[in-house]
Amino acid sequence: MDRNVRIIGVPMDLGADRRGVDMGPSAIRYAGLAESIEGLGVACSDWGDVHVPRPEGSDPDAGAPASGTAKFLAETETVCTRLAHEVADAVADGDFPLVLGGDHSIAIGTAGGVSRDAETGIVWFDAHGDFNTPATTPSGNVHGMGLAAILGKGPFADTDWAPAPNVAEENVALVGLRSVDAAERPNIRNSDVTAYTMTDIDARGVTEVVTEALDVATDGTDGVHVSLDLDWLDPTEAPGVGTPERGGVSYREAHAAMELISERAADPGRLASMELVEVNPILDRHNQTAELGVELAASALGKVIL
Ligand code: 6HN
Ligand code: MN
Ligand code: MN
Ligand code: MN
Repeated sequence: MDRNVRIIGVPMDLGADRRGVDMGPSAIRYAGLAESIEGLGVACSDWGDVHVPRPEGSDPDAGAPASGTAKFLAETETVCTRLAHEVADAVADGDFPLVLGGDHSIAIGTAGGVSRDAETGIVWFDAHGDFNTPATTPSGNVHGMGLAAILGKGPFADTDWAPAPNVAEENVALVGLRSVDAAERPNIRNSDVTAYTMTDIDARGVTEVVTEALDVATDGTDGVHVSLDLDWLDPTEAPGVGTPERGGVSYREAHAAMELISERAADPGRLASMELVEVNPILDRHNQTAELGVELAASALGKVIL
């Protein structure tokens, strides 16, 4: 990593059903994130947390769109607007934003900030598509709509905060899908994103799939945002997530993917930002999932074995 890493925490849980994911930033810090980055010889500063309102006392449906459901949408807008500002400031200062969630709805803020003045590709590592709209969501949870919001799908098109300013669908790759809702499937199929399922990883191997995903995200862009939902990994490796899905990538496959990202960070489609999301310490075993997140971030930022 050629830039100073700026850690930005977002203790957000309004986009997910499970309380506890708001403690993710603390757990990841406690697992030694800053020390681990500094151990790579990379300068690192922790800018603390973006303020997140508490759900008690607010009506989850207050900001709901005209049709469909999206719980705590008004609060999500507030948090993502703040986060986008913080991320854009980090980029303007020449720093590398490393964002800690919090539930995956915060990606709307990260993507908005990092792409403010730069064409940005996204590699979205996730068991889920996060491509629901308020019309197709089975849960009403915005963390299942983050990528659709970034790409301005459904009612998100008409907002000034959700669609990321410079992210083209053609430069977005989803990696590791194994849980897509029936009504969400056509949203992905009818879009121009490239989606790789676990079956693709089974057949072609993680190296080939992630290499291709990085080709998609770097094609004509200024940089790549890596959005890492820890439920991308198998729950045996990452039990501390709110929506675990069996059949995810292994510890070694995840590291191989992050090492590929680190290699590619040196070329023109360099790494622009990264986020670690969905760590839920209440559901974790001895902070194992947070520690894994730290290890994966270190690999993406240039850790080498020899
Ligand atoms: N995540 N597809 C489900 C929903 O409620 O929309 C699950 C979404 C999970 C989202 O893990 O970031
Ligand atoms: Mn500012
Ligand atoms: Mn997700
Ligand atoms: Mn997920």
